[in-house]
Amino acid sequence: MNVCRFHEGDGRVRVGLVSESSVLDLAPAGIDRLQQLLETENPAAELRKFTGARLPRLELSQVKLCPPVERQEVWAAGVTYLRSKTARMDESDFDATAYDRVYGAERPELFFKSMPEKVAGPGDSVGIRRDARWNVPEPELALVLNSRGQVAGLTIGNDMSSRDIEGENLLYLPQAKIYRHSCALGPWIRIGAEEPAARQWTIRVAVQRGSQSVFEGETSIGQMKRSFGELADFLFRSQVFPHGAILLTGTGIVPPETFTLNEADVITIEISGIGVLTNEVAVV
Ligand code: DO4
Ligand code: MG
Repeated sequence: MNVCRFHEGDGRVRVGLVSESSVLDLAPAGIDRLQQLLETENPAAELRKFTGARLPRLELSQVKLCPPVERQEVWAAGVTYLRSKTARMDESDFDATAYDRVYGAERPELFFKSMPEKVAGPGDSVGIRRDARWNVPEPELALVLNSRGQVAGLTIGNDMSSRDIEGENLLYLPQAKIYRHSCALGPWIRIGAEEPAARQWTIRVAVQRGSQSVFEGETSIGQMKRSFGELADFLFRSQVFPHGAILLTGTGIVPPETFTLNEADVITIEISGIGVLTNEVAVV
């Protein structure tokens, strides 16, 4: 089951249950925030109550999907796939062992990524920094965690990154990762999928430049070295998230060193068990 945030052009954001090409508006059933569902013991069972209900149904093509985040801080894990470790060791002159060490360490790399209100949703633009030369998308599975640190759902994340800034000095990581429109989430939250099933999913990215496809890559979520629970547990150590949190789980797809994003490129990320997130690139 997929749950989304949407509006009909009036800016009045509502919560909807997505089924094929339509959205069931949950507002008349008293659900006006995602968090109401995410905080329940069994969000899938809560949502099943609405499947046969008499609620307004709208065509997906008629609504604007909003990023599936309300007041959750957005965090990200890094170097959770072997591909990410080797690519980062290659790009860094003097910090290379940091990636090697964190890949094998008990404690994962976790970093703050975005305030919720700064997240780009489906169809919004994602940014590349005007002071960076080498910019890439990072297609990642994102855990939607409730305030108890439990995985309440899964969505697609794009951890946009400036590789030249990160490669120059690891202390520049926040500038490589956190800037205007550097994080996208969507198109909705998949509820009720367990980790063993999600590990079978494929994650794909395609970058289109005009009529040309300039990069395509794919991997399996099963290639991720760490478990969902392990990442969530470290995030919640000595920390509280009263509104829950979103945790991107790291990238396993890294374009070749010759590739950088351009303005107006269109990035499409697909996770087989969730859906498709599409964003156009803007220079910020
Ligand atoms: O260590 C830097 C960031 C790593 C990252 O974002 C990733 O592996 O996805
Ligand atoms: Mg990343």
